[in-house]
Amino acid sequence: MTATTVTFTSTVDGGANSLAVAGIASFGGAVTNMTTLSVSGTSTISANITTTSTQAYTGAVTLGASTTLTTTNSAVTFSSTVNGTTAGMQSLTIAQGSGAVTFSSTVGATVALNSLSVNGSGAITLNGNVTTYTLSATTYTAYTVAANAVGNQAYGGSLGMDFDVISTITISQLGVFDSGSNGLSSPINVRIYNRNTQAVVASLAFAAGQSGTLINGSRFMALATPLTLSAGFQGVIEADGYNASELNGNTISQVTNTGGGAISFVGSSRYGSAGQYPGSLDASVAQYLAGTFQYVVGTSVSTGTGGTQSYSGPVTLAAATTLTTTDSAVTFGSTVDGAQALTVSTGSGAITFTGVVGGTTALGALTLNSTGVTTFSAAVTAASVTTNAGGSTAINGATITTTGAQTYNDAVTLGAGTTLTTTDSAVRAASRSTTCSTTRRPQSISPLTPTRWVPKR
Ligand SMILES: [Ca+2]
Ligand SMILES: [Ca+2]
Repeated sequence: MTATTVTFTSTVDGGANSLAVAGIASFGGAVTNMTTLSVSGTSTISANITTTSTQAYTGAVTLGASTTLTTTNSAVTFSSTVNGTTAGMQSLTIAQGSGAVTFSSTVGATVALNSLSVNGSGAITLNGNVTTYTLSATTYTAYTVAANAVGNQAYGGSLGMDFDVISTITISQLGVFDSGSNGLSSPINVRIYNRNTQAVVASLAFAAGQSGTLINGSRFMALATPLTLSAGFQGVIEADGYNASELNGNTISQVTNTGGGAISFVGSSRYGSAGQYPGSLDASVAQYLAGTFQYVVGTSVSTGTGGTQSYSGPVTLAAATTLTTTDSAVTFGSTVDGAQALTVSTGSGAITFTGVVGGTTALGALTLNSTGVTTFSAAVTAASVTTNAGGSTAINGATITTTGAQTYNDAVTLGAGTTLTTTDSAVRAASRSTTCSTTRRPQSISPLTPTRWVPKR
Protein backbone atom coordinates (compact mmCIF):
# COMPACT_ATOMS: atom_id res chain seq x y z
CA MET A 1 0.00 0.00 0.00
CA THR A 2 1.32 3.42 -0.96
CA ALA A 3 -0.32 6.62 0.18
CA THR A 4 0.64 9.90 1.74
CA THR A 5 -1.71 9.39 4.66
CA VAL A 6 -3.28 6.15 5.79
CA THR A 7 -5.75 6.27 8.67
CA PHE A 8 -7.19 3.12 10.18
CA THR A 9 -10.02 4.13 12.46
CA SER A 10 -10.88 0.56 13.40
CA THR A 11 -9.22 -2.80 13.60
CA VAL A 12 -7.05 -4.13 10.80
CA ASP A 13 -6.83 -7.82 9.94
CA GLY A 14 -3.75 -8.18 7.83
CA GLY A 15 -4.92 -11.41 6.25
CA ALA A 16 -1.42 -12.80 6.75
CA ASN A 17 -0.09 -10.09 4.42
CA SER A 18 2.48 -7.39 4.93
CA LEU A 19 1.78 -3.67 4.99
CA ALA A 20 4.19 -0.97 3.87
CA VAL A 21 2.89 2.55 4.29
CA ALA A 22 4.85 5.06 2.20
CA GLY A 23 3.62 8.05 4.10
CA ILE A 24 1.87 8.85 7.34
CA ALA A 25 0.00 6.18 9.23
CA SER A 26 -2.55 6.35 12.00
CA PHE A 27 -3.59 3.16 13.75
CA GLY A 28 -6.82 3.69 15.65
CA GLY A 29 -7.71 0.04 16.06
CA ALA A 30 -5.81 -3.13 16.79
CA VAL A 31 -3.70 -4.58 14.00
CA THR A 32 -3.55 -8.36 13.83
CA ASN A 33 -2.66 -11.18 11.47
CA MET A 34 0.01 -9.19 9.63
CA THR A 35 3.47 -10.28 8.56
CA THR A 36 5.69 -7.20 8.28
CA LEU A 37 4.66 -3.63 8.95
CA SER A 38 6.64 -0.58 7.88
CA VAL A 39 5.76 3.09 7.90
CA SER A 40 8.04 5.58 6.16
CA GLY A 41 6.45 8.69 7.62
CA THR A 42 5.16 9.48 11.05
CA SER A 43 2.94 7.07 12.93
CA THR A 44 0.20 7.63 15.45
CA ILE A 45 -0.47 4.42 17.32
CA SER A 46 -3.56 4.17 19.49
CA ALA A 47 -4.02 0.41 19.65
CA ASN A 48 -2.04 -2.80 19.84
CA ILE A 49 -0.13 -3.98 16.79
CA THR A 50 0.74 -7.63 16.35
CA THR A 51 2.87 -8.94 13.52
CA THR A 52 4.56 -12.23 12.84
CA SER A 53 7.57 -10.46 11.33
CA THR A 54 9.21 -7.08 11.78
CA GLN A 55 7.78 -3.66 12.59
CA ALA A 56 9.70 -0.63 11.32
CA TYR A 57 8.65 2.93 12.12
CA THR A 58 10.88 5.34 10.17
CA GLY A 59 9.20 8.59 11.12
CA ALA A 60 8.34 9.91 14.53
CA VAL A 61 5.91 7.80 16.54
CA THR A 62 3.20 9.28 18.75
CA LEU A 63 1.23 7.06 21.08
CA GLY A 64 -2.43 8.01 21.27
CA ALA A 65 -3.10 5.35 23.89
CA SER A 66 -1.20 2.76 25.84
CA THR A 67 0.06 0.31 23.27
CA THR A 68 1.59 -3.14 23.05
CA LEU A 69 3.66 -3.98 19.98
CA THR A 70 4.09 -7.71 19.51
CA THR A 71 6.18 -9.65 17.03
CA THR A 72 7.14 -13.28 16.69
CA ASN A 73 10.85 -13.17 17.46
CA SER A 74 11.25 -10.25 15.05
CA ALA A 75 12.73 -6.80 15.22
CA VAL A 76 10.93 -3.61 16.19
CA THR A 77 12.75 -0.53 14.93
CA PHE A 78 12.09 3.11 15.71
CA SER A 79 14.22 5.30 13.43
CA SER A 80 13.00 8.53 14.99
CA THR A 81 11.45 9.74 18.21
CA VAL A 82 8.71 8.15 20.31
CA ASN A 83 6.38 10.34 22.37
CA GLY A 84 3.02 10.23 24.11
CA THR A 85 0.18 12.68 23.62
CA THR A 86 -0.34 13.58 27.30
CA ALA A 87 2.60 13.43 29.63
CA GLY A 88 2.50 10.35 31.81
CA MET A 89 -0.59 8.82 30.26
CA GLN A 90 0.54 6.46 27.47
CA SER A 91 2.59 3.34 28.09
CA LEU A 92 4.59 1.43 25.51
CA THR A 93 5.09 -2.30 25.88
CA ILE A 94 7.10 -4.28 23.37
CA ALA A 95 6.93 -8.06 23.25
CA GLN A 96 9.37 -8.96 20.53
CA GLY A 97 10.56 -12.38 21.64
CA SER A 98 14.14 -12.86 20.52
CA GLY A 99 13.91 -10.01 18.01
CA ALA A 100 15.92 -6.84 18.42
CA VAL A 101 14.44 -3.53 19.52
CA THR A 102 16.17 -0.38 18.33
CA PHE A 103 15.41 3.13 19.47
CA SER A 104 17.40 5.38 17.15
CA SER A 105 16.38 8.56 18.94
CA THR A 106 14.81 9.71 22.16
CA VAL A 107 11.76 8.25 23.87
CA GLY A 108 9.46 10.62 25.73
CA ALA A 109 11.69 13.65 25.26
CA THR A 110 8.84 15.90 24.12
CA VAL A 111 5.89 14.20 25.83
CA ALA A 112 6.95 11.66 28.43
CA LEU A 113 5.48 8.18 28.27
CA ASN A 114 3.92 6.66 31.35
CA SER A 115 6.10 3.57 31.20
CA LEU A 116 8.33 1.67 28.80
CA SER A 117 8.64 -2.10 28.99
CA VAL A 118 10.68 -4.09 26.50
CA ASN A 119 9.77 -7.59 27.51
CA GLY A 120 11.38 -9.88 24.96
CA SER A 121 14.76 -11.53 25.29
CA GLY A 122 16.15 -9.82 22.19
CA ALA A 123 18.80 -7.14 22.17
CA ILE A 124 17.86 -3.55 22.92
CA THR A 125 19.70 -0.56 21.47
CA LEU A 126 19.27 2.87 23.04
CA ASN A 127 20.41 5.90 21.09
CA GLY A 128 18.94 8.68 23.19
CA ASN A 129 17.30 9.56 26.44
CA VAL A 130 14.22 7.78 27.74
CA THR A 131 11.78 9.70 29.92
CA THR A 132 8.79 8.25 31.71
CA TYR A 133 6.50 10.04 34.08
CA THR A 134 3.67 9.44 36.47
CA LEU A 135 1.15 12.09 37.30
CA SER A 136 1.69 13.41 40.77
CA ALA A 137 -1.67 12.32 42.01
CA THR A 138 -1.91 14.83 44.82
CA THR A 139 -5.10 14.28 46.75
CA TYR A 140 -7.12 17.35 47.65
CA THR A 141 -9.94 17.63 50.14
CA ALA A 142 -12.77 19.75 48.80
CA TYR A 143 -13.97 20.99 52.20
CA THR A 144 -11.77 20.61 55.25
CA VAL A 145 -13.29 21.03 58.69
CA ALA A 146 -10.93 21.81 61.54
CA ALA A 147 -10.16 18.90 63.84
CA ASN A 148 -12.39 18.74 66.91
CA ALA A 149 -14.89 21.21 65.43
CA VAL A 150 -18.30 20.87 67.08
CA GLY A 151 -21.50 21.38 65.15
CA ASN A 152 -24.17 23.90 66.04
CA GLN A 153 -27.33 22.58 64.39
CA ALA A 154 -29.45 19.44 64.50
CA TYR A 155 -30.92 19.30 61.02
CA GLY A 156 -32.10 15.86 59.97
CA GLY A 157 -32.62 16.61 56.28
CA SER A 158 -30.23 16.81 53.37
CA LEU A 159 -27.52 19.46 53.38
CA GLY A 160 -25.91 20.27 50.04
CA MET A 161 -23.20 22.50 48.65
CA ASP A 162 -22.70 23.31 44.97
CA PHE A 163 -19.46 22.91 43.06
CA ASP A 164 -18.47 23.06 39.40
CA VAL A 165 -15.78 20.99 37.72
CA ILE A 166 -13.42 23.16 35.68
CA SER A 167 -11.03 20.43 34.56
CA THR A 168 -11.43 16.70 34.95
CA ILE A 169 -11.17 15.36 38.48
CA THR A 170 -11.42 11.90 39.96
CA ILE A 171 -13.05 11.50 43.35
CA SER A 172 -11.57 8.74 45.46
CA GLN A 173 -13.26 9.21 48.82
CA LEU A 174 -16.40 10.73 50.25
CA GLY A 175 -16.42 12.23 53.71
CA VAL A 176 -18.86 13.38 56.38
CA PHE A 177 -18.49 15.88 59.18
CA ASP A 178 -17.97 14.23 62.58
CA SER A 179 -18.97 16.70 65.25
CA GLY A 180 -16.34 16.70 67.99
CA SER A 181 -14.13 14.33 65.93
CA ASN A 182 -15.26 11.65 68.34
CA GLY A 183 -17.03 9.23 66.04
CA LEU A 184 -20.46 9.18 64.47
CA SER A 185 -23.25 8.53 66.91
CA SER A 186 -25.76 8.16 64.09
CA PRO A 187 -25.62 6.83 60.53
CA ILE A 188 -24.72 9.56 58.05
CA ASN A 189 -25.23 9.29 54.30
CA VAL A 190 -23.23 11.24 51.75
CA ARG A 191 -24.00 11.64 48.07
CA ILE A 192 -22.85 13.54 45.04
CA TYR A 193 -25.67 14.72 42.82
CA ASN A 194 -25.60 15.99 39.28
CA ARG A 195 -27.03 19.44 39.82
CA ASN A 196 -28.71 19.50 36.43
CA THR A 197 -30.33 16.06 36.40
CA GLN A 198 -30.52 15.68 40.19
CA ALA A 199 -29.25 12.14 39.72
CA VAL A 200 -27.02 10.57 42.37
CA VAL A 201 -23.62 9.83 40.80
CA ALA A 202 -21.87 8.53 43.93
CA SER A 203 -22.91 7.70 47.48
CA LEU A 204 -21.69 6.11 50.68
CA ALA A 205 -23.37 5.21 53.95
CA PHE A 206 -21.41 5.75 57.15
CA ALA A 207 -22.59 3.53 59.97
CA ALA A 208 -22.85 4.76 63.53
CA GLY A 209 -19.63 4.09 65.39
CA GLN A 210 -16.06 4.76 64.37
CA SER A 211 -16.80 4.43 60.71
CA GLY A 212 -14.24 5.58 58.19
CA THR A 213 -10.93 7.36 58.64
CA LEU A 214 -10.87 10.59 60.60
CA ILE A 215 -8.99 13.35 58.78
CA ASN A 216 -9.23 16.67 60.58
CA GLY A 217 -12.90 17.05 61.44
CA SER A 218 -14.38 14.65 58.89
CA ARG A 219 -14.52 10.92 58.36
CA PHE A 220 -13.70 9.46 54.95
CA MET A 221 -14.32 6.20 53.15
CA ALA A 222 -13.16 5.18 49.70
CA LEU A 223 -15.56 4.75 46.84
CA ALA A 224 -15.54 1.20 45.49
CA THR A 225 -14.94 2.71 42.07
CA PRO A 226 -13.36 6.16 41.85
CA LEU A 227 -15.66 8.66 40.19
CA THR A 228 -14.28 10.71 37.31
CA LEU A 229 -16.12 13.96 36.66
CA SER A 230 -15.40 15.80 33.44
CA ALA A 231 -15.02 19.52 32.95
CA GLY A 232 -18.40 21.18 32.95
CA PHE A 233 -19.96 18.85 35.49
CA GLN A 234 -22.10 20.75 37.97
CA GLY A 235 -22.51 18.93 41.23
CA VAL A 236 -23.82 19.01 44.76
CA ILE A 237 -22.06 17.33 47.67
CA GLU A 238 -24.81 16.35 50.08
CA ALA A 239 -25.04 14.63 53.46
CA ASP A 240 -27.90 13.81 55.80
CA GLY A 241 -28.58 12.00 59.04
CA TYR A 242 -27.46 14.67 61.49
CA ASN A 243 -29.41 15.15 64.71
CA ALA A 244 -29.10 16.41 68.27
CA SER A 245 -26.51 13.78 69.17
CA GLU A 246 -24.48 14.23 65.97
CA LEU A 247 -24.71 17.87 65.02
CA ASN A 248 -24.12 19.37 61.61
CA GLY A 249 -22.50 22.77 61.21
CA ASN A 250 -24.14 25.93 59.95
CA THR A 251 -22.20 29.17 59.40
CA ILE A 252 -19.04 27.57 60.79
CA SER A 253 -16.07 28.26 58.56
CA GLN A 254 -14.11 25.56 56.77
CA VAL A 255 -11.29 25.48 54.25
CA THR A 256 -11.89 24.74 50.59
CA ASN A 257 -9.33 23.51 48.10
CA THR A 258 -9.82 24.00 44.35
CA GLY A 259 -7.02 21.60 43.38
CA GLY A 260 -5.24 24.39 41.58
CA GLY A 261 -8.42 25.57 39.90
CA ALA A 262 -9.79 22.18 38.88
CA ILE A 263 -13.03 22.80 40.73
CA SER A 264 -14.93 25.90 41.71
CA PHE A 265 -17.03 26.35 44.82
CA VAL A 266 -20.10 28.07 43.52
CA GLY A 267 -21.16 29.38 46.89
CA SER A 268 -24.67 28.03 46.95
CA SER A 269 -25.96 25.85 49.75
CA ARG A 270 -29.17 23.95 49.63
CA TYR A 271 -31.28 21.71 51.83
CA GLY A 272 -34.18 19.30 51.57
CA SER A 273 -35.69 16.14 52.95
CA ALA A 274 -33.43 13.31 54.08
CA GLY A 275 -32.51 11.03 51.21
CA GLN A 276 -33.74 13.47 48.59
CA TYR A 277 -32.10 16.05 46.39
CA PRO A 278 -31.71 19.25 48.41
CA GLY A 279 -33.83 21.48 46.25
CA SER A 280 -34.22 24.50 48.48
CA LEU A 281 -31.51 27.15 48.25
CA ASP A 282 -30.23 28.52 51.52
CA ALA A 283 -29.29 32.06 50.67
CA SER A 284 -27.70 32.77 54.01
CA VAL A 285 -25.20 29.90 54.18
CA ALA A 286 -22.29 29.33 51.80
CA GLN A 287 -21.17 26.04 53.30
CA TYR A 288 -22.48 23.54 55.78
CA LEU A 289 -20.31 21.23 57.84
CA ALA A 290 -21.74 18.08 56.29
CA GLY A 291 -20.45 16.26 53.21
CA THR A 292 -17.04 16.56 51.58
CA PHE A 293 -14.85 14.57 49.20
CA GLN A 294 -11.27 13.86 48.28
CA TYR A 295 -10.14 14.09 44.69
CA VAL A 296 -7.20 14.19 42.35
CA VAL A 297 -6.87 16.25 39.20
CA GLY A 298 -7.09 14.09 36.11
CA THR A 299 -8.36 10.61 35.57
CA SER A 300 -6.02 8.50 37.65
CA VAL A 301 -6.14 8.18 41.40
CA SER A 302 -3.16 5.86 41.47
CA THR A 303 -0.02 7.31 42.93
CA GLY A 304 3.26 6.00 41.73
CA THR A 305 1.84 3.28 39.52
CA GLY A 306 3.40 2.85 36.16
CA GLY A 307 6.12 5.27 35.31
CA THR A 308 8.65 2.48 35.19
CA GLN A 309 11.23 1.51 32.61
CA SER A 310 11.99 -2.17 32.15
CA TYR A 311 14.56 -3.57 29.74
CA SER A 312 14.45 -7.35 29.80
CA GLY A 313 16.98 -8.10 27.08
CA PRO A 314 20.63 -7.10 26.79
CA VAL A 315 20.98 -3.35 26.33
CA THR A 316 23.54 -1.63 24.14
CA LEU A 317 24.09 2.10 24.53
CA ALA A 318 24.78 3.73 21.18
CA ALA A 319 24.93 7.25 22.60
CA ALA A 320 25.22 8.92 25.95
CA THR A 321 21.92 8.12 27.60
CA THR A 322 19.86 9.49 30.45
CA LEU A 323 16.94 7.46 31.72
CA THR A 324 14.53 9.50 33.81
CA THR A 325 11.46 8.55 35.82
CA THR A 326 9.49 10.29 38.54
CA ASP A 327 9.85 8.06 41.59
CA SER A 328 9.48 4.89 39.53
CA ALA A 329 11.85 2.00 39.01
CA VAL A 330 14.29 1.38 36.18
CA THR A 331 15.11 -2.30 35.77
CA PHE A 332 17.68 -3.94 33.52
CA GLY A 333 16.89 -7.61 33.25
CA SER A 334 20.07 -8.53 31.40
CA THR A 335 23.41 -7.03 30.50
CA VAL A 336 24.25 -3.41 29.69
CA ASP A 337 27.14 -2.51 27.36
CA GLY A 338 28.44 0.39 25.33
CA ALA A 339 31.26 2.92 25.72
CA GLN A 340 28.79 5.65 26.59
CA ALA A 341 27.86 7.57 29.68
CA LEU A 342 24.72 6.30 31.38
CA THR A 343 22.75 8.36 33.86
CA VAL A 344 19.71 6.89 35.55
CA SER A 345 17.59 9.26 37.63
CA THR A 346 14.58 7.72 39.33
CA GLY A 347 13.68 9.94 42.26
CA SER A 348 12.69 7.45 44.94
CA GLY A 349 12.36 4.60 42.46
CA ALA A 350 14.74 1.65 42.53
CA ILE A 351 17.52 1.10 40.02
CA THR A 352 18.30 -2.54 39.37
CA PHE A 353 21.02 -4.06 37.21
CA THR A 354 20.38 -7.78 37.01
CA GLY A 355 23.08 -8.74 34.52
CA VAL A 356 26.73 -7.87 33.99
CA VAL A 357 27.33 -4.19 33.27
CA GLY A 358 30.11 -3.35 30.83
CA GLY A 359 31.19 -6.97 30.51
CA THR A 360 31.62 -6.77 26.75
CA THR A 361 32.20 -3.04 26.31
CA ALA A 362 32.90 -1.00 29.40
CA LEU A 363 30.44 1.79 30.05
CA GLY A 364 31.46 5.43 30.32
CA ALA A 365 30.58 7.36 33.42
CA LEU A 366 27.80 5.55 35.27
CA THR A 367 25.73 7.96 37.38
CA LEU A 368 22.85 6.58 39.42
CA ASN A 369 20.49 8.95 41.18
CA SER A 370 17.94 7.22 43.37
CA THR A 371 16.79 7.74 46.91
CA GLY A 372 15.55 4.16 46.80
CA VAL A 373 17.73 1.10 46.46
CA THR A 374 20.32 0.86 43.70
CA THR A 375 21.29 -2.76 43.10
CA PHE A 376 24.18 -4.30 41.20
CA SER A 377 23.52 -8.03 40.92
CA ALA A 378 26.57 -8.82 38.79
CA ALA A 379 29.96 -7.39 37.89
CA VAL A 380 30.28 -3.78 36.75
CA THR A 381 32.92 -2.25 34.49
CA ALA A 382 32.71 1.46 33.70
CA ALA A 383 34.77 4.62 33.47
CA SER A 384 33.41 5.69 36.83
CA VAL A 385 30.53 4.97 39.18
CA THR A 386 28.71 7.64 41.16
CA THR A 387 25.62 7.16 43.28
CA ASN A 388 23.75 10.05 44.84
CA ALA A 389 22.92 10.66 48.47
CA GLY A 390 19.77 9.10 49.78
CA GLY A 391 18.72 5.48 49.71
CA SER A 392 21.33 2.78 49.48
CA THR A 393 23.48 0.89 47.03
CA ALA A 394 23.58 -2.89 47.19
CA ILE A 395 26.73 -4.35 45.66
CA ASN A 396 25.83 -8.00 45.22
CA GLY A 397 27.98 -8.77 42.20
CA ALA A 398 31.38 -9.03 43.88
CA THR A 399 33.33 -6.72 41.56
CA ILE A 400 33.11 -3.13 40.41
CA THR A 401 35.95 -2.05 38.18
CA THR A 402 36.50 1.49 36.97
CA THR A 403 39.30 3.49 35.44
CA GLY A 404 38.15 6.58 37.31
CA ALA A 405 36.66 7.12 40.72
CA GLN A 406 33.96 5.23 42.50
CA THR A 407 31.89 7.45 44.74
CA TYR A 408 29.05 6.04 46.75
CA ASN A 409 27.19 8.94 48.32
CA ASP A 410 24.63 6.68 49.95
CA ALA A 411 24.79 3.75 52.32
CA VAL A 412 26.44 0.72 50.72
CA THR A 413 25.55 -2.85 51.51
CA LEU A 414 27.71 -5.71 50.29
CA GLY A 415 25.95 -8.92 49.42
CA ALA A 416 29.14 -10.81 48.68
CA GLY A 417 32.84 -10.58 49.22
CA THR A 418 33.59 -7.59 47.03
CA THR A 419 36.55 -6.24 45.08
CA LEU A 420 36.46 -2.62 44.06
CA THR A 421 39.13 -1.76 41.52
CA THR A 422 40.12 1.60 40.07
CA THR A 423 43.08 2.85 38.06
CA ASP A 424 44.80 5.26 40.41
CA SER A 425 41.47 6.74 41.43
CA ALA A 426 39.64 7.05 44.69
CA VAL A 427 36.95 4.84 46.12
CA ARG A 428 34.77 6.70 48.52
CA ALA A 429 31.78 5.76 50.58
CA ALA A 430 29.97 8.65 52.13
CA SER A 431 27.81 7.09 54.73
CA ARG A 432 28.76 5.91 58.16
CA SER A 433 25.82 3.57 57.88
CA THR A 434 27.64 1.60 55.24
CA THR A 435 27.15 -2.04 56.06
CA CYS A 436 30.43 -3.88 56.06
CA SER A 437 30.49 -6.97 58.15
CA THR A 438 33.91 -8.44 58.68
CA THR A 439 33.14 -11.25 56.30
CA ARG A 440 31.80 -8.94 53.67
CA ARG A 441 34.29 -6.15 53.86
CA PRO A 442 35.76 -5.38 50.44
CA GLN A 443 38.56 -7.87 50.10
CA SER A 444 40.73 -5.59 48.08
CA ILE A 445 40.66 -2.06 46.84
CA SER A 446 43.19 -1.19 44.20
CA PRO A 447 44.91 1.14 44.53
CA LEU A 448 44.56 1.51 48.24
CA THR A 449 42.91 4.89 48.12
CA PRO A 450 41.59 5.16 50.66
CA THR A 451 43.62 2.50 52.37
CA ARG A 452 40.61 1.43 54.33
CA TRP A 453 36.93 1.14 53.52
CA VAL A 454 35.99 4.09 55.60
CA PRO A 455 33.30 6.69 55.55
CA LYS A 456 34.22 9.65 53.40
CA ARG A 457 35.18 12.66 55.50
CA1 LIG B 1 -19.34 13.00 66.56
CA1 LIG C 1 21.23 6.97 46.14
